[in-house]
Amino acid sequence: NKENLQNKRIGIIGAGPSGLAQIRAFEALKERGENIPEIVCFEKQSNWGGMWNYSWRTGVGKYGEPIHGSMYKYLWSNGPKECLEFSDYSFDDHFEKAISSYPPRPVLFDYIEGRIKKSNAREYIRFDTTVRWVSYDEDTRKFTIVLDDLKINKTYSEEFDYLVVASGHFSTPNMPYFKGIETFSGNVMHAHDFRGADQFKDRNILLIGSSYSAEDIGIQCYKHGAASVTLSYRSNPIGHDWPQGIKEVPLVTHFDGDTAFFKDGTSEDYDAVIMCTGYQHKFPFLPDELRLKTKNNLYPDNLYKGIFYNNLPQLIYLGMQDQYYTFNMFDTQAWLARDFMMERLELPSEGERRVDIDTWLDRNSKLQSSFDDVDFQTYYIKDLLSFTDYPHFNLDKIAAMFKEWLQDKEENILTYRDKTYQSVVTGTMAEAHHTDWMDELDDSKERYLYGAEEEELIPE
Ligand code: FAD
Ligand code: NA7
Repeated sequence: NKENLQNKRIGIIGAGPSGLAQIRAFEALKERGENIPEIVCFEKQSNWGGMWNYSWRTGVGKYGEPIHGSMYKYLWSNGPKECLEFSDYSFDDHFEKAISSYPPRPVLFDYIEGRIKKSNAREYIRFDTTVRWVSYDEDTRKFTIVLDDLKINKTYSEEFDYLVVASGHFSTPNMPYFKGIETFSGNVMHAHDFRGADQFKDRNILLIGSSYSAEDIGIQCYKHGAASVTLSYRSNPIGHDWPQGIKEVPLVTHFDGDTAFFKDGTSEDYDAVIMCTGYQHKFPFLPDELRLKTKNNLYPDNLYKGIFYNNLPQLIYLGMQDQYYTFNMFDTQAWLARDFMMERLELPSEGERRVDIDTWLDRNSKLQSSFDDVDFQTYYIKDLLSFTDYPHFNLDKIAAMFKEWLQDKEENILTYRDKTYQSVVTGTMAEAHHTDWMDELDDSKERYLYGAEEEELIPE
Protein backbone atom coordinates (compact mmCIF):
# COMPACT_ATOMS: atom_id res chain seq x y z
CA ASN A 1 0.00 0.00 0.00
CA LYS A 2 2.84 2.38 0.89
CA GLU A 3 4.45 1.69 -2.44
CA ASN A 4 1.17 2.30 -4.13
CA LEU A 5 0.92 5.73 -2.49
CA GLN A 6 4.37 6.71 -3.67
CA ASN A 7 3.34 6.08 -7.24
CA LYS A 8 0.38 8.43 -6.94
CA ARG A 9 0.57 11.93 -8.34
CA ILE A 10 -1.17 14.95 -6.88
CA GLY A 11 -1.75 18.07 -8.94
CA ILE A 12 -2.44 21.39 -7.20
CA ILE A 13 -3.75 24.41 -9.09
CA GLY A 14 -2.56 27.66 -7.50
CA ALA A 15 0.18 28.56 -5.03
CA GLY A 16 -1.81 31.03 -2.97
CA PRO A 17 -2.48 30.48 0.75
CA SER A 18 -4.73 27.46 -0.03
CA GLY A 19 -2.34 25.70 -2.44
CA LEU A 20 0.58 26.38 -0.11
CA ALA A 21 -1.45 24.98 2.80
CA GLN A 22 -1.83 21.76 0.82
CA ILE A 23 1.90 21.55 0.21
CA ARG A 24 2.61 22.33 3.85
CA ALA A 25 0.22 19.58 5.00
CA PHE A 26 2.27 17.01 3.10
CA GLU A 27 5.54 18.54 4.24
CA ALA A 28 4.42 18.10 7.85
CA LEU A 29 4.22 14.36 7.22
CA LYS A 30 7.52 14.30 5.42
CA GLU A 31 9.20 16.00 8.37
CA ARG A 32 8.00 13.08 10.48
CA GLY A 33 9.84 10.75 8.12
CA GLU A 34 6.81 9.55 6.18
CA ASN A 35 6.74 8.89 2.47
CA ILE A 36 4.46 11.15 0.50
CA PRO A 37 3.12 10.98 -3.06
CA GLU A 38 4.56 13.12 -5.83
CA ILE A 39 3.21 16.67 -5.70
CA VAL A 40 3.18 19.18 -8.54
CA CYS A 41 1.72 22.63 -8.03
CA PHE A 42 0.94 24.86 -11.02
CA GLU A 43 1.00 28.62 -10.57
CA LYS A 44 0.37 31.03 -13.39
CA GLN A 45 2.07 33.91 -11.63
CA SER A 46 5.86 34.14 -11.28
CA ASN A 47 5.71 33.90 -7.51
CA TRP A 48 3.62 32.34 -4.74
CA GLY A 49 1.27 34.07 -2.31
CA GLY A 50 -1.84 34.26 -4.54
CA MET A 51 -3.76 37.45 -3.77
CA TRP A 52 -1.03 38.52 -1.37
CA ASN A 53 1.51 38.62 -4.21
CA TYR A 54 0.85 42.22 -5.26
CA SER A 55 0.72 43.02 -8.94
CA TRP A 56 0.87 46.60 -10.21
CA ARG A 57 -0.59 45.33 -13.47
CA THR A 58 -4.24 45.27 -14.45
CA GLY A 59 -5.91 43.54 -17.40
CA VAL A 60 -3.48 40.96 -18.68
CA GLY A 61 0.02 40.06 -17.57
CA LYS A 62 3.20 39.95 -19.58
CA TYR A 63 2.18 36.61 -21.12
CA GLY A 64 -1.35 37.74 -21.89
CA GLU A 65 -3.04 35.85 -19.02
CA PRO A 66 -5.77 37.58 -17.00
CA ILE A 67 -4.19 39.23 -13.95
CA HIS A 68 -5.14 37.32 -10.82
CA GLY A 69 -4.46 39.97 -8.18
CA SER A 70 -7.22 42.17 -6.74
CA MET A 71 -5.16 43.66 -3.92
CA TYR A 72 -3.98 47.25 -3.87
CA LYS A 73 -1.37 49.55 -2.41
CA TYR A 74 -2.13 50.58 1.16
CA LEU A 75 -4.10 47.39 1.79
CA TRP A 76 -4.03 46.53 5.47
CA SER A 77 -5.49 43.35 6.89
CA ASN A 78 -9.23 43.84 7.24
CA GLY A 79 -9.50 41.49 10.22
CA PRO A 80 -7.28 40.81 13.23
CA LYS A 81 -4.26 38.69 12.28
CA GLU A 82 -4.96 36.62 15.41
CA CYS A 83 -8.02 35.25 13.61
CA LEU A 84 -5.96 33.78 10.75
CA GLU A 85 -2.73 32.71 12.49
CA PHE A 86 -1.30 29.35 11.37
CA SER A 87 -1.42 27.09 14.38
CA ASP A 88 1.85 25.41 13.37
CA TYR A 89 3.75 28.64 12.65
CA SER A 90 2.93 31.58 14.87
CA PHE A 91 3.52 35.28 14.27
CA ASP A 92 6.07 35.11 17.10
CA ASP A 93 7.91 32.29 15.30
CA HIS A 94 8.15 34.50 12.25
CA PHE A 95 8.68 38.05 13.49
CA GLU A 96 10.29 37.23 16.85
CA LYS A 97 8.53 40.18 18.43
CA ALA A 98 4.97 41.26 19.05
CA ILE A 99 3.44 43.20 16.16
CA SER A 100 0.08 44.92 15.75
CA SER A 101 -3.17 43.10 15.00
CA TYR A 102 -3.74 44.61 11.54
CA PRO A 103 -0.54 44.40 9.47
CA PRO A 104 -0.31 45.72 5.91
CA ARG A 105 -0.22 43.35 2.93
CA PRO A 106 3.61 43.09 2.57
CA VAL A 107 3.91 41.97 6.19
CA LEU A 108 1.31 39.23 5.78
CA PHE A 109 2.95 38.17 2.52
CA ASP A 110 6.22 37.84 4.45
CA TYR A 111 4.50 35.68 7.07
CA ILE A 112 2.91 33.36 4.47
CA GLU A 113 6.24 33.02 2.73
CA GLY A 114 8.12 32.46 6.00
CA ARG A 115 6.39 29.19 6.76
CA ILE A 116 6.70 27.68 3.32
CA LYS A 117 10.35 28.69 3.01
CA LYS A 118 11.15 26.42 5.95
CA SER A 119 11.22 23.49 3.54
CA ASN A 120 12.16 22.94 -0.08
CA ALA A 121 8.53 23.24 -1.10
CA ARG A 122 9.35 25.69 -3.86
CA GLU A 123 10.65 22.73 -5.82
CA TYR A 124 7.12 21.37 -6.13
CA ILE A 125 5.88 24.50 -7.86
CA ARG A 126 5.99 25.21 -11.57
CA PHE A 127 5.65 28.97 -11.85
CA ASP A 128 4.53 30.85 -14.98
CA THR A 129 2.41 27.81 -15.77
CA THR A 130 -1.30 28.10 -16.48
CA VAL A 131 -3.68 25.19 -16.17
CA ARG A 132 -5.56 25.35 -19.43
CA TRP A 133 -7.85 22.31 -19.28
CA VAL A 134 -8.66 19.31 -17.14
CA SER A 135 -10.37 16.06 -18.08
CA TYR A 136 -11.09 12.90 -16.13
CA ASP A 137 -10.97 9.37 -17.49
CA GLU A 138 -13.44 7.03 -15.76
CA ASP A 139 -11.47 3.96 -16.87
CA THR A 140 -7.97 4.92 -15.77
CA ARG A 141 -9.36 7.07 -12.91
CA LYS A 142 -6.84 9.75 -13.76
CA PHE A 143 -7.02 13.45 -14.49
CA THR A 144 -5.27 14.76 -17.56
CA ILE A 145 -4.17 18.36 -17.15
CA VAL A 146 -3.27 20.50 -20.12
CA LEU A 147 -0.70 23.12 -19.22
CA ASP A 148 0.85 26.15 -20.81
CA ASP A 149 4.42 26.91 -19.92
CA LEU A 150 4.09 30.65 -20.43
CA LYS A 151 7.78 31.47 -20.46
CA ILE A 152 8.57 29.25 -23.45
CA ASN A 153 5.08 29.29 -24.98
CA LYS A 154 4.74 25.52 -24.87
CA THR A 155 1.64 23.40 -24.27
CA TYR A 156 1.93 19.95 -22.71
CA SER A 157 -0.12 17.59 -20.59
CA GLU A 158 0.34 15.34 -17.56
CA GLU A 159 -1.70 12.82 -15.61
CA PHE A 160 -2.64 12.92 -11.95
CA ASP A 161 -4.55 10.73 -9.50
CA TYR A 162 -5.84 13.62 -7.41
CA LEU A 163 -6.52 17.20 -8.32
CA VAL A 164 -6.63 20.04 -5.80
CA VAL A 165 -8.22 23.23 -7.12
CA ALA A 166 -6.87 26.14 -5.09
CA SER A 167 -7.27 28.86 -7.69
CA GLY A 168 -9.16 31.38 -5.51
CA HIS A 169 -12.48 33.06 -6.20
CA PHE A 170 -11.88 36.76 -5.75
CA SER A 171 -10.32 37.41 -9.13
CA THR A 172 -12.91 37.40 -11.92
CA PRO A 173 -15.10 40.51 -11.54
CA ASN A 174 -18.85 40.50 -11.39
CA MET A 175 -19.49 43.63 -13.43
CA PRO A 176 -23.15 44.66 -13.68
CA TYR A 177 -24.54 47.10 -16.24
CA PHE A 178 -26.32 50.30 -15.28
CA LYS A 179 -28.30 52.15 -17.92
CA GLY A 180 -26.41 55.09 -19.40
CA ILE A 181 -23.07 54.19 -17.83
CA GLU A 182 -21.51 54.30 -21.28
CA THR A 183 -22.11 58.08 -21.28
CA PHE A 184 -20.04 58.56 -18.08
CA SER A 185 -16.85 60.41 -19.02
CA GLY A 186 -14.69 59.48 -16.02
CA ASN A 187 -13.00 56.26 -15.02
CA VAL A 188 -15.30 53.23 -14.58
CA MET A 189 -13.54 50.24 -13.05
CA HIS A 190 -14.08 47.14 -10.96
CA ALA A 191 -12.48 46.76 -7.51
CA HIS A 192 -10.34 44.00 -9.07
CA ASP A 193 -8.47 46.69 -11.04
CA PHE A 194 -8.17 49.18 -8.17
CA ARG A 195 -4.47 49.55 -7.38
CA GLY A 196 -4.44 52.38 -4.87
CA ALA A 197 -6.21 55.52 -3.73
CA ASP A 198 -3.70 58.04 -5.11
CA GLN A 199 -5.49 58.77 -8.36
CA PHE A 200 -8.70 59.58 -6.49
CA LYS A 201 -7.25 62.39 -4.39
CA ASP A 202 -9.58 65.42 -4.59
CA ARG A 203 -12.08 63.39 -6.65
CA ASN A 204 -15.72 62.66 -5.98
CA ILE A 205 -16.10 58.92 -6.29
CA LEU A 206 -19.04 56.56 -6.41
CA LEU A 207 -18.62 52.97 -5.18
CA ILE A 208 -21.35 50.46 -5.98
CA GLY A 209 -21.69 47.57 -3.48
CA SER A 210 -21.93 47.22 0.27
CA SER A 211 -19.49 44.54 1.33
CA TYR A 212 -15.76 44.32 2.18
CA SER A 213 -14.44 45.90 -1.02
CA ALA A 214 -16.80 48.87 -0.90
CA GLU A 215 -16.10 49.44 2.77
CA ASP A 216 -12.34 49.19 2.47
CA ILE A 217 -11.78 50.99 -0.83
CA GLY A 218 -14.15 53.69 0.49
CA ILE A 219 -12.15 54.34 3.64
CA GLN A 220 -8.79 54.02 1.82
CA CYS A 221 -9.85 56.72 -0.63
CA TYR A 222 -11.15 58.90 2.19
CA LYS A 223 -7.88 58.42 4.08
CA HIS A 224 -5.75 59.29 1.06
CA GLY A 225 -7.65 62.48 0.26
CA ALA A 226 -10.70 61.83 -1.94
CA ALA A 227 -13.03 64.86 -1.98
CA SER A 228 -16.07 62.66 -1.30
CA VAL A 229 -17.00 58.98 -1.24
CA THR A 230 -20.53 57.75 -1.96
CA LEU A 231 -21.42 54.09 -1.39
CA SER A 232 -24.46 52.80 -3.25
CA TYR A 233 -26.10 49.63 -1.90
CA ARG A 234 -28.43 47.11 -3.53
CA SER A 235 -29.82 45.20 -0.53
CA ASN A 236 -28.61 46.71 2.72
CA PRO A 237 -26.38 49.64 3.62
CA ILE A 238 -23.20 48.77 5.51
CA GLY A 239 -24.64 51.08 8.12
CA HIS A 240 -21.53 52.41 9.89
CA ASP A 241 -21.50 55.79 11.49
CA TRP A 242 -19.51 57.23 8.57
CA PRO A 243 -17.31 60.31 8.96
CA GLN A 244 -18.22 63.45 7.07
CA GLY A 245 -17.11 62.89 3.47
CA ILE A 246 -18.46 59.32 3.22
CA LYS A 247 -22.14 58.55 2.79
CA GLU A 248 -24.38 55.67 1.80
CA VAL A 249 -27.24 55.91 -0.68
CA PRO A 250 -29.60 53.35 -2.27
CA LEU A 251 -28.80 51.69 -5.59
CA VAL A 252 -28.03 53.60 -8.77
CA THR A 253 -30.92 53.47 -11.25
CA HIS A 254 -29.05 54.98 -14.19
CA PHE A 255 -26.41 57.42 -15.37
CA ASP A 256 -26.71 60.42 -17.63
CA GLY A 257 -23.25 61.68 -18.50
CA ASP A 258 -21.40 62.24 -15.23
CA THR A 259 -24.59 62.30 -13.17
CA ALA A 260 -25.68 59.21 -11.25
CA PHE A 261 -29.36 58.85 -10.30
CA PHE A 262 -30.38 56.83 -7.25
CA LYS A 263 -33.47 54.91 -6.19
CA ASP A 264 -34.42 57.54 -3.61
CA GLY A 265 -34.79 60.14 -6.37
CA THR A 266 -31.53 61.95 -5.61
CA SER A 267 -28.72 62.49 -8.11
CA GLU A 268 -25.11 63.63 -8.01
CA ASP A 269 -22.11 64.18 -10.28
CA TYR A 270 -19.00 62.02 -9.96
CA ASP A 271 -15.46 61.85 -11.32
CA ALA A 272 -15.12 58.06 -11.12
CA VAL A 273 -17.14 54.89 -10.51
CA ILE A 274 -15.73 51.80 -8.82
CA MET A 275 -17.86 48.66 -8.97
CA CYS A 276 -17.36 46.84 -5.68
CA THR A 277 -19.85 44.25 -6.84
CA GLY A 278 -18.01 41.07 -5.97
CA TYR A 279 -16.50 38.22 -7.94
CA GLN A 280 -17.46 35.12 -9.91
CA HIS A 281 -16.31 31.59 -9.08
CA LYS A 282 -14.70 31.02 -12.45
CA PHE A 283 -12.91 27.85 -13.54
CA PRO A 284 -12.28 28.20 -17.27
CA PHE A 285 -10.07 25.11 -17.11
CA LEU A 286 -12.77 22.74 -15.85
CA PRO A 287 -15.39 20.93 -17.92
CA ASP A 288 -19.02 21.21 -16.96
CA GLU A 289 -19.21 17.96 -15.01
CA LEU A 290 -16.25 18.83 -12.76
CA ARG A 291 -16.94 22.53 -12.32
CA LEU A 292 -18.06 23.96 -9.01
CA LYS A 293 -20.99 26.27 -9.65
CA THR A 294 -21.74 28.60 -6.80
CA LYS A 295 -22.19 32.14 -5.64
CA ASN A 296 -20.02 33.57 -2.91
CA ASN A 297 -21.43 31.98 0.24
CA LEU A 298 -20.41 30.12 3.38
CA TYR A 299 -21.28 26.64 2.11
CA PRO A 300 -21.03 26.01 -1.63
CA ASP A 301 -23.25 23.12 -2.71
CA ASN A 302 -21.82 19.75 -3.84
CA LEU A 303 -18.72 19.90 -1.65
CA TYR A 304 -18.56 17.28 1.08
CA LYS A 305 -16.94 18.83 4.17
CA GLY A 306 -16.68 21.96 2.05
CA ILE A 307 -13.87 20.46 -0.06
CA PHE A 308 -14.56 17.09 -1.72
CA TYR A 309 -16.50 17.32 -4.98
CA ASN A 310 -19.32 14.95 -4.23
CA ASN A 311 -19.56 13.25 -7.63
CA LEU A 312 -15.82 12.66 -7.70
CA PRO A 313 -14.03 13.17 -4.36
CA GLN A 314 -10.56 12.82 -5.90
CA LEU A 315 -11.33 16.34 -7.08
CA ILE A 316 -10.77 18.64 -4.11
CA TYR A 317 -11.56 22.34 -3.86
CA LEU A 318 -9.85 24.45 -1.20
CA GLY A 319 -10.91 27.88 0.04
CA MET A 320 -14.07 28.15 -2.04
CA GLN A 321 -16.25 29.44 0.80
CA ASP A 322 -16.87 33.05 1.66
CA GLN A 323 -14.34 33.80 4.33
CA TYR A 324 -14.29 35.02 7.87
CA TYR A 325 -11.50 32.57 8.66
CA THR A 326 -8.79 32.37 6.03
CA PHE A 327 -5.31 30.89 6.46
CA ASN A 328 -6.18 28.61 9.39
CA MET A 329 -9.34 27.40 7.62
CA PHE A 330 -7.36 26.61 4.45
CA ASP A 331 -4.88 24.68 6.59
CA THR A 332 -7.60 22.64 8.25
CA GLN A 333 -9.09 21.83 4.87
CA ALA A 334 -5.71 20.94 3.42
CA TRP A 335 -4.87 18.61 6.32
CA LEU A 336 -8.16 16.78 5.84
CA ALA A 337 -7.64 16.57 2.08
CA ARG A 338 -4.14 15.23 2.69
CA ASP A 339 -5.40 12.44 4.93
CA PHE A 340 -7.88 11.41 2.26
CA MET A 341 -5.17 11.40 -0.41
CA MET A 342 -2.91 9.43 1.96
CA GLU A 343 -5.73 6.89 2.23
CA ARG A 344 -6.01 7.45 5.98
CA LEU A 345 -9.46 8.88 5.83
CA GLU A 346 -12.26 6.94 4.27
CA LEU A 347 -15.23 8.90 3.02
CA PRO A 348 -18.80 7.69 3.47
CA SER A 349 -20.90 6.76 0.43
CA GLU A 350 -22.00 9.43 -2.04
CA GLY A 351 -25.55 9.30 -0.64
CA GLU A 352 -24.37 9.76 2.93
CA ARG A 353 -22.15 12.62 1.85
CA ARG A 354 -25.16 14.20 0.17
CA VAL A 355 -27.11 14.05 3.43
CA ASP A 356 -24.22 15.70 5.28
CA ILE A 357 -23.99 18.47 2.65
CA ASP A 358 -27.74 19.06 2.90
CA THR A 359 -27.52 19.42 6.67
CA TRP A 360 -24.93 22.16 6.27
CA LEU A 361 -26.88 23.86 3.48
CA ASP A 362 -29.95 23.88 5.68
CA ARG A 363 -28.04 25.45 8.57
CA ASN A 364 -26.52 27.96 6.18
CA SER A 365 -29.94 29.00 4.89
CA LYS A 366 -31.05 29.86 8.43
CA LEU A 367 -28.22 32.28 9.25
CA GLN A 368 -29.50 35.76 9.97
CA SER A 369 -26.71 37.92 11.32
CA SER A 370 -22.96 38.31 10.95
CA PHE A 371 -22.60 36.74 14.39
CA ASP A 372 -24.49 33.68 13.10
CA ASP A 373 -22.14 33.57 10.11
CA VAL A 374 -19.09 33.60 12.38
CA ASP A 375 -20.55 30.81 14.52
CA PHE A 376 -21.36 28.78 11.41
CA GLN A 377 -17.84 28.96 10.02
CA THR A 378 -16.40 28.27 13.47
CA TYR A 379 -18.53 25.17 13.78
CA TYR A 380 -17.53 24.10 10.26
CA ILE A 381 -13.82 24.29 11.08
CA LYS A 382 -14.35 22.48 14.40
CA ASP A 383 -15.99 19.69 12.44
CA LEU A 384 -12.99 19.44 10.10
CA LEU A 385 -10.49 19.62 12.95
CA SER A 386 -12.11 16.65 14.64
CA PHE A 387 -10.86 14.50 11.75
CA THR A 388 -7.29 15.81 11.46
CA ASP A 389 -4.07 16.23 13.37
CA TYR A 390 -3.71 19.91 12.40
CA PRO A 391 -2.62 21.45 15.72
CA HIS A 392 -5.82 22.40 17.49
CA PHE A 393 -6.44 26.05 18.28
CA ASN A 394 -9.05 27.75 20.40
CA LEU A 395 -11.82 28.41 17.91
CA ASP A 396 -14.25 29.74 20.50
CA LYS A 397 -11.79 32.46 21.37
CA ILE A 398 -11.32 33.33 17.70
CA ALA A 399 -15.09 33.47 17.20
CA ALA A 400 -15.29 35.91 20.11
CA MET A 401 -12.53 38.00 18.48
CA PHE A 402 -14.45 38.09 15.19
CA LYS A 403 -17.51 39.35 17.03
CA GLU A 404 -15.48 42.02 18.79
CA TRP A 405 -13.99 42.98 15.42
CA LEU A 406 -17.47 43.39 13.95
CA GLN A 407 -18.35 45.65 16.87
CA ASP A 408 -15.09 47.60 16.61
CA LYS A 409 -15.89 48.36 12.97
CA GLU A 410 -19.37 49.46 13.81
CA GLU A 411 -18.08 51.66 16.60
CA ASN A 412 -15.54 53.44 14.42
CA ILE A 413 -14.57 52.28 10.96
CA LEU A 414 -11.54 54.62 10.95
CA THR A 415 -9.98 53.35 14.17
CA TYR A 416 -10.80 49.63 14.32
CA ARG A 417 -7.36 48.79 12.98
CA ASP A 418 -5.75 50.42 16.01
CA LYS A 419 -7.19 47.74 18.31
CA THR A 420 -5.09 44.84 19.57
CA TYR A 421 -5.91 41.18 20.13
CA GLN A 422 -4.33 38.18 21.83
CA SER A 423 -2.92 35.19 19.96
CA VAL A 424 -4.62 31.86 20.63
CA VAL A 425 -1.47 30.10 19.44
CA THR A 426 1.10 31.75 21.73
CA GLY A 427 -0.89 33.90 24.14
CA THR A 428 1.06 36.95 22.97
CA MET A 429 -0.80 40.24 23.15
CA ALA A 430 -0.40 42.34 20.00
CA GLU A 431 1.50 45.62 20.26
CA ALA A 432 -0.20 48.82 19.19
CA HIS A 433 1.28 50.01 15.86
CA HIS A 434 3.65 52.98 16.31
CA THR A 435 1.29 55.20 14.29
CA ASP A 436 -2.51 55.40 14.22
CA TRP A 437 -3.85 53.73 11.08
CA MET A 438 -5.49 56.93 9.82
CA ASP A 439 -2.13 58.76 9.99
CA GLU A 440 -0.08 55.92 8.54
CA LEU A 441 0.30 56.47 4.80
CA ASP A 442 3.24 54.10 4.31
CA ASP A 443 2.44 50.38 4.13
CA SER A 444 5.99 49.10 3.62
CA LYS A 445 7.27 46.23 5.75
CA GLU A 446 10.31 48.25 6.83
CA ARG A 447 8.28 51.19 8.07
CA TYR A 448 5.83 48.82 9.75
CA LEU A 449 8.40 46.72 11.56
CA TYR A 450 11.02 49.29 12.43
CA GLY A 451 9.24 52.66 12.40
CA ALA A 452 10.34 55.89 10.75
CA GLU A 453 12.73 56.98 13.48
CA GLU A 454 14.49 53.62 13.63
CA GLU A 455 15.34 53.23 9.97
CA GLU A 456 18.99 52.56 10.76
CA LEU A 457 17.86 49.31 12.43
CA ILE A 458 16.55 47.83 9.19
CA PRO A 459 18.68 44.79 8.39
CA GLU A 460 20.58 44.95 5.09
P1 FAD B 1 -5.70 33.11 -4.01
O1 FAD B 1 -4.95 33.85 -3.00
O2 FAD B 1 -6.60 33.87 -4.91
O3 FAD B 1 -4.66 32.25 -4.88
C1 FAD B 1 -5.03 31.49 -6.00
C2 FAD B 1 -3.81 31.24 -6.86
O4 FAD B 1 -4.19 30.40 -7.97
C3 FAD B 1 -3.22 32.50 -7.47
O5 FAD B 1 -1.85 32.57 -7.18
C4 FAD B 1 -3.48 32.36 -8.98
O6 FAD B 1 -2.49 32.95 -9.77
C5 FAD B 1 -3.52 30.85 -9.15
N1 FAD B 1 -4.28 30.43 -10.32
C6 FAD B 1 -5.56 30.75 -10.63
N2 FAD B 1 -5.93 30.17 -11.80
C7 FAD B 1 -4.86 29.45 -12.22
C8 FAD B 1 -4.63 28.63 -13.37
N3 FAD B 1 -5.57 28.42 -14.29
N4 FAD B 1 -3.43 28.06 -13.50
C9 FAD B 1 -2.45 28.24 -12.56
N5 FAD B 1 -2.63 29.01 -11.46
C10 FAD B 1 -3.81 29.60 -11.30
N6 FAD B 1 -8.08 37.63 3.58
C11 FAD B 1 -7.65 37.87 4.84
O7 FAD B 1 -7.47 36.95 5.63
N7 FAD B 1 -7.41 39.14 5.27
C12 FAD B 1 -7.54 40.21 4.45
O8 FAD B 1 -7.30 41.35 4.85
C13 FAD B 1 -7.98 39.97 3.10
N8 FAD B 1 -8.13 41.00 2.23
C14 FAD B 1 -8.50 40.74 0.96
C15 FAD B 1 -8.58 41.81 0.08
C16 FAD B 1 -8.92 41.61 -1.24
C17 FAD B 1 -9.00 42.78 -2.17
C18 FAD B 1 -9.20 40.30 -1.70
C19 FAD B 1 -9.59 40.06 -3.12
C20 FAD B 1 -9.13 39.23 -0.83
C21 FAD B 1 -8.77 39.44 0.51
N9 FAD B 1 -8.67 38.39 1.43
C22 FAD B 1 -8.25 38.64 2.71
C23 FAD B 1 -9.07 37.01 1.05
C24 FAD B 1 -8.00 36.26 0.25
O9 FAD B 1 -8.62 35.85 -0.90
C25 FAD B 1 -7.43 35.09 1.05
O10 FAD B 1 -6.69 35.62 2.16
C26 FAD B 1 -6.48 34.18 0.28
O11 FAD B 1 -5.64 34.89 -0.58
C27 FAD B 1 -7.19 33.08 -0.49
O12 FAD B 1 -6.24 32.14 -0.84
P2 FAD B 1 -6.39 31.12 -2.06
O13 FAD B 1 -5.10 30.41 -2.15
O14 FAD B 1 -7.62 30.32 -1.84
O15 FAD B 1 -6.66 32.01 -3.34
P1 NA7 C 1 -18.69 40.30 -1.76
O1 NA7 C 1 -18.43 40.19 -0.31
O2 NA7 C 1 -19.07 39.09 -2.49
O3 NA7 C 1 -19.83 41.40 -1.94
C1 NA7 C 1 -20.35 41.76 -3.18
C2 NA7 C 1 -21.15 43.05 -3.04
O4 NA7 C 1 -21.56 43.46 -4.35
C3 NA7 C 1 -22.41 42.91 -2.20
O5 NA7 C 1 -22.57 44.07 -1.43
C4 NA7 C 1 -23.50 42.82 -3.27
O6 NA7 C 1 -24.72 43.34 -2.83
C5 NA7 C 1 -22.94 43.73 -4.34
N1 NA7 C 1 -23.50 43.49 -5.67
C6 NA7 C 1 -23.40 42.37 -6.43
N2 NA7 C 1 -24.03 42.53 -7.60
C7 NA7 C 1 -24.55 43.78 -7.58
C8 NA7 C 1 -25.33 44.52 -8.50
N3 NA7 C 1 -25.70 44.00 -9.66
N4 NA7 C 1 -25.68 45.76 -8.16
C9 NA7 C 1 -25.32 46.28 -6.97
N5 NA7 C 1 -24.59 45.63 -6.05
C10 NA7 C 1 -24.21 44.39 -6.35
O7 NA7 C 1 -17.42 40.91 -2.52
P2 NA7 C 1 -16.32 41.94 -2.04
O8 NA7 C 1 -15.52 42.29 -3.25
O9 NA7 C 1 -16.88 43.06 -1.26
O10 NA7 C 1 -15.42 41.10 -1.06
C11 NA7 C 1 -14.69 39.99 -1.54
C12 NA7 C 1 -13.43 39.73 -0.81
O11 NA7 C 1 -12.52 40.78 -1.08
C13 NA7 C 1 -13.53 39.64 0.68
O12 NA7 C 1 -13.18 38.39 1.17
C14 NA7 C 1 -12.58 40.66 1.24
O13 NA7 C 1 -11.73 40.15 2.20
C15 NA7 C 1 -11.95 41.28 0.09
P3 NA7 C 1 -25.89 42.45 -2.13
O14 NA7 C 1 -25.62 42.59 -0.67
O15 NA7 C 1 -25.72 41.04 -2.66
O16 NA7 C 1 -27.12 43.08 -2.57
